[in-house]
Amino acid sequence: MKIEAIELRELHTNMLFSFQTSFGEEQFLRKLILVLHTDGVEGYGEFTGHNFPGYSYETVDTGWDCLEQHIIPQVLGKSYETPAQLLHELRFIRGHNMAVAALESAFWDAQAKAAGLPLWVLLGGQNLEIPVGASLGIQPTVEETVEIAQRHKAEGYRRLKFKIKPGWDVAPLRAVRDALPDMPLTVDANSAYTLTNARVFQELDELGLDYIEQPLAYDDLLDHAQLQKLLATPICLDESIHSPEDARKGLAGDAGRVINIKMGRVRGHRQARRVHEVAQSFAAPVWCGGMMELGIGRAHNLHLSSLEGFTLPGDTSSASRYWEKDITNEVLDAVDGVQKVPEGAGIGVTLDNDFIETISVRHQMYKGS
Ligand code: OSB
Ligand code: MG
Repeated sequence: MKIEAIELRELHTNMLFSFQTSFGEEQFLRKLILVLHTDGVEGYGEFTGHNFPGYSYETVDTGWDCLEQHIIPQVLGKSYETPAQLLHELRFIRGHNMAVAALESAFWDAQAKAAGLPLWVLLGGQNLEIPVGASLGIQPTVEETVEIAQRHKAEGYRRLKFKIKPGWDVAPLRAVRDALPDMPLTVDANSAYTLTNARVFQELDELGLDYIEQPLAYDDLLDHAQLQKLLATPICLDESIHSPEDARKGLAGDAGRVINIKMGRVRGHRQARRVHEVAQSFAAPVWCGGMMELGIGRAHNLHLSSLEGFTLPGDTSSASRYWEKDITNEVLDAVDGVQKVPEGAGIGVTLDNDFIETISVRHQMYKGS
């Protein structure tokens, strides 16, 4: 497939609510989407980094810069037969996985469209009905936490994940557990704690959580392994896993027993699939994480979630939870806590270009010779 042209666009969006985590608060989100023009088909990708380097060092600005200065000039006008070949071409770029993934995922979409097949077929998936959970931000009070938990349970979500931070952890979770004794519950600390806080996790350990997501530093598998020894609840690694090698080290060292796979964080679908394979070799369940993606990223996530090891509900909740209006014509909403993998060739969604134009603040077309 020849890379004839690549289009980048920055979009400005506002979520329907303010989302608070241990690393900050987000409502206004800058987004980057990528359109790959090749062999008469268009592939769509979405950059999953955010406005500021809280979750990852990558931001919308580093994403645009890395694509414009390094990735696009390297591939423009060239032909690649497989995603592996494209990744090989880009091996000189250290890190910046989300920037690479924006292009790599668009390449998969274009390849699937060229073959007339849905992306999940190319990825080797099988489950087309994806159980979904909701990721709930830090609330102002315990009462509001219980209320939002009850509301999302009533909407059908199969698992509720609560963001925690030091000083906001055991009390809200205990209240939710009392209110919802049988509901699958999890917490996500986004790296806000150290081993000195082990007591907090031992108290959370009593609440029957499905897992505790990324309690400690992103680069600290050793301390995660120490903490896992103290707990019956599995640790789930998110920020720590940037490659299949990280997954092997994390699981072999028992730093965690579950992996949250985010395609952008691990450099695209091919690497995401390899992380999934490593997890399968350890019999560790995985699930698909989210970065509050728009319809392009969300569709990619749903296709990835079709792989057999994705046995836990993903953070692929309804688009209408986050957005008054999405950029795709198809509305990716869950029904009874289940999202269907979009049908049709490629990622199976089409763009609402008129709407995209209205929220677009930057647009650049890069053409090969
Ligand atoms: O840690 O999983 C995370 C959002 C932004 C950055 C990091 C995370 C999240 C979420 C939201 O939890 C998941 C979603 O619904 O897209
Ligand atoms: Mg997380």
